[in-house]
Amino acid sequence: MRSNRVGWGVVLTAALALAGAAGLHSCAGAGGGPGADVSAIASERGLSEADIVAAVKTYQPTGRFDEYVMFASGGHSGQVLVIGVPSMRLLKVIAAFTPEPWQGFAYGSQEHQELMESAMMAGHEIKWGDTHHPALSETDGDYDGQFLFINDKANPRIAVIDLRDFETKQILTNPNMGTNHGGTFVTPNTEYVIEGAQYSVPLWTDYADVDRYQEDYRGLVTLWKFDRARGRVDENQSFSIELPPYWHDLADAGKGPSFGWVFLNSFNTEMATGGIEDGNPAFESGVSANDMDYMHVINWQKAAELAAAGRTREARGNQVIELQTAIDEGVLFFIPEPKSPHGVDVTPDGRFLVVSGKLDPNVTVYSWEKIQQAIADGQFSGEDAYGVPIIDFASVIDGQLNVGLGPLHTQYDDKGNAYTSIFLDTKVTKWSLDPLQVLDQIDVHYNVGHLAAAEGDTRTPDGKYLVAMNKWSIDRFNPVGPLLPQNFQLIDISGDKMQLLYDMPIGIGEPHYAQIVKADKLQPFEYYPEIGYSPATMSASADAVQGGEERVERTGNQVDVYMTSIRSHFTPEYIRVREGDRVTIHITSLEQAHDATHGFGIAKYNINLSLEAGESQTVSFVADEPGVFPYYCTEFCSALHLEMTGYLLVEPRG
Ligand code: K7E
Ligand code: CUA
Repeated sequence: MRSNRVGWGVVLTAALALAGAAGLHSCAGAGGGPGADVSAIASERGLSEADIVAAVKTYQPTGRFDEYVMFASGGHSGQVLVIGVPSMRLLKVIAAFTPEPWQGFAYGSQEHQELMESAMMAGHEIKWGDTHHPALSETDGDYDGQFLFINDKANPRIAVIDLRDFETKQILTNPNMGTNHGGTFVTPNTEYVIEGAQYSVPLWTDYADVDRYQEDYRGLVTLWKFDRARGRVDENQSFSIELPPYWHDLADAGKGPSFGWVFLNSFNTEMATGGIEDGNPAFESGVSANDMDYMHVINWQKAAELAAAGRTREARGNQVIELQTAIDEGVLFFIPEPKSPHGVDVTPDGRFLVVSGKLDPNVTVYSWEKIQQAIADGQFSGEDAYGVPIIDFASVIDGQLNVGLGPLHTQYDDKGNAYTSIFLDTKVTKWSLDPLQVLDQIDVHYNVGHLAAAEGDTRTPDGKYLVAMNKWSIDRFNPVGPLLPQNFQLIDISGDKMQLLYDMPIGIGEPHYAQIVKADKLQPFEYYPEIGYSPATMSASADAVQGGEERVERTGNQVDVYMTSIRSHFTPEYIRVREGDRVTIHITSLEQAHDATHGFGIAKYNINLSLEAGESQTVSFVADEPGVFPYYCTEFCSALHLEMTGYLLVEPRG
């Protein structure tokens, strides 16, 4: 431990040099001044030189914004985390699939109720999601900061989030998948949002027992057509491609020379069906028996032409290009990939694909040029049981490199280097693509999953920062019982040697992937652009209520309340109804001040809205319980916020 505590002269010089470079004044030597304090504080806290450098690289004084914003999946919280980089400050949790009371997401608002109903699956209103892979919208292969997509692995769904207000606008359900995992990824101009299935289920029949696995179960990839002008996916122009009943994993879209293609990993090409309870090999061993599985190489431009020409078959209301059509039309090819492959990551220039096999210590680098040539020449080494042509492995690889045990995912920097997460060795390996060689390794804590690099999935990554998203935290934080947070570790990748800068516990779910965007690409609203704006439609609401127009209208049992909120009162302050009435409250915030948010919670009715400045929302409920129910503003909006209240009076029926 002592060796950690280095000469303070060196440390101080380093810290003050950095402070000086930042344009700050230092007063070294002035007794009791900041200079002397740094040394004393560091000494007292037992901080090493590296610790101080890390602190100086990540600390943001109050009011200073981060250079990057990271959008991380919230795992099985079903949400999205927004984090500033390099400070690793949590800026927001975006309600994506799961009701969230602070944002008033699905706590009574009619708009959210409609969204939740559109997101039902198998007749169930689903109150959670398992988010894995967020994807920022792209223009010409670069993040454009406009939209974010994310998958729900558990209930095969996709959420569309508008980055003008960081709210979920649309949730797409996929009726032909059991679960998904190869999503979301976008094509370079966000033409399509990619969703690949994971565990195969029957496609053309509603039910088939597992003894019909090879005949009736199928894999699937869906291409959701994004309509940027509307900020919504157009389901009518979306389509799927039927795949053999392997289990599909991660995907990536080609770019540059590989534009127009999607690469999708698979495992369980064994088509193992498990059943440990009947003495069969467990899924665990059955699905990892083969040395090679198949990377799926998919021509999405050709597939889109086929779909537009009606060369599809309908399955549960969605258009599906049948497997045989995909084979006949040159939409689908396989390339062997070792072993239990997980991530496939296209290089920034679009010329190479990097695949990591969880049970192979190598990353395999495939050459797009060679793949293209093999397809053009019709040079195949065979076909799989379903007739899909297989491209010869050796003829299309650029090379393999031993990066450590259990490689998972790869990110890139601005200098032609790649960074691969090594799960079993719990490390990150930095390596160069040309020549193929390992450059550096760093320990992470512990069991790293994905990595996210600054602008990492664009055609021009920034380098600078890498975040290791670790599955276990064990001894990194204060103990909080047997369920521990995950651990994001910020790594400086600007120099030759990687340096660990910061640990951020994530106590809300197990995040998988994240993307990091240059903060100045985001142009969110400061407040809604006009009073009476509906986030659900991103336009003026027909139900907006202007100041002075507040009123209550009754038609039979229907009571419509036209309400406004402004510091520090609601108008009206009394809502008088009779037991059994349907009450619809149209509520508009008259605020146009930055950060002036009001909540609207009604006691005991499970209702809470968040009304950002200018926002209009509707809440509708049956007043089925007689009594007196205060309503109040749930955001501390002003000095007289406690006075921002009113009463819902539900008179008992005679
Ligand atoms: Cu590796 Cu879902 Cu991308 Cu988790 S996945 S780590
Ligand atoms: Cu409005 Cu508190």
